[in-house]
Amino acid sequence: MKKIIFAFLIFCIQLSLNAQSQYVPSPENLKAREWFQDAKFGMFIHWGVYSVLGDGEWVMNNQRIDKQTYQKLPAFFNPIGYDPKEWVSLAKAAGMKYITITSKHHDGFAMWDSKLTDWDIVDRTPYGKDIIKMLADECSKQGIRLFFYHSHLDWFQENYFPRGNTGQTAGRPDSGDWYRYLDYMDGQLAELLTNYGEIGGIWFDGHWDKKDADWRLEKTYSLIHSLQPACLIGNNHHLAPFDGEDFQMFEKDLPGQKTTGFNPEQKVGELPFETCETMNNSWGFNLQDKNYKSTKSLIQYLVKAAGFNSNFLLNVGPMPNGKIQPEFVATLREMGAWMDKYGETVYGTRGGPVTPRSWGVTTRKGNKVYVHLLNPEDNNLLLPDFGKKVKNVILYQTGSKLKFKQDAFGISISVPAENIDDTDTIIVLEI
Ligand code: FHN
Repeated sequence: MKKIIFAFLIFCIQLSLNAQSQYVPSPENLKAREWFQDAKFGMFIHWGVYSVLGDGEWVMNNQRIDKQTYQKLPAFFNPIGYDPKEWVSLAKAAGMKYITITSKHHDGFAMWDSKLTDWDIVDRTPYGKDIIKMLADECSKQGIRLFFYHSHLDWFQENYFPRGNTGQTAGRPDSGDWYRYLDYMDGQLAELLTNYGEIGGIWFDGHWDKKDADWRLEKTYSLIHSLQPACLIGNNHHLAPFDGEDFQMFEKDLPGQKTTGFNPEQKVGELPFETCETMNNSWGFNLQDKNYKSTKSLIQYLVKAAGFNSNFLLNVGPMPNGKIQPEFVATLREMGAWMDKYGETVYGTRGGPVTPRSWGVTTRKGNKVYVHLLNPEDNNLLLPDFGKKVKNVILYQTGSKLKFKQDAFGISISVPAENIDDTDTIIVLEI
């Protein structure tokens, strides 16, 4: 009998321990997730001392620059043209609702005034100002939410040891205290979540450098949620979401498409989605990269993302003088002009009842389904039945009614050739 009671006790303790490790998002957090999904479009900013070399944010690793030499860079980082008002206004003009900026990338350099290191913008650069604080103040003035991209991976800290797959040529000693590194990382996150107002989310990256390490994520995630319960946590580990995360991201890919090869096994979870993409082929400023994506292709990607029930985070890598390059500015303004006209069919929507197809995607909001014809195949569109009676079919661009037929096979709509829009022909189904 005693044995049975003991086994039962152990079972109860285990149950309660499991329950404790199960993250239960707070009501503020759930509200923030809704806001996030409604917002749909954000600006990603990769900016750091690496921009001085105009060769992307991986330059330290790719050019095998050791730590000693890399430390010369901050002296050249003097972005006198940096005007946070200009950046935030540009994001707004593009129709973006939030900004995700690199607080720290893999080179470990803090873009804010960290008290835990002097490897930061205030202590090491002639500029000497906390650009994150300046941006946070401006975002709150203009009503844009601010998120931080924060790298787990660190090529600078000696306690980032044992080292992972990258950063081998940074010239660090073969010793270090891993848990001190994690304490340092948590300490820096606490600074960011205490001194910069309300933070929309933390966007982790670099976990993949040491996939099997003890990252103590539960502790880090609990710290973030205890400081700011509404702060959304996402982690670009290219795996299925972990307990404690609030959204799932897909790098240069739409949820479930697996076109990039980062992780063919990546599972699509139940959390809100975000997909991120570059405007040329680089994240950090790259002087020679002229592979600019067209406005049309970026609008179509944004619309597709919405059809996949995902947000779109579009990257700019500002120049070392603090300016965003004119090619990006022009495209962003054009995207904004499009969103001014057609944003209703994207903002506040969720993925529509017809799954993405070769011709395009659908989004939905209230009693409306928006069909986005991105690559029309002919003038007659056949949608599979999705269990709702369609009352009217309207061409969004003109407001005119379109002929349609609904039967057991689905809904067939004729779209006159003259109404086809080169970027996106939007058809509204009133249900
Ligand atoms: O290594 C980074 C890279 O520099 C960039 O920040 C992107 C953005 O999604 N993520 C990493 C690669 O997965």
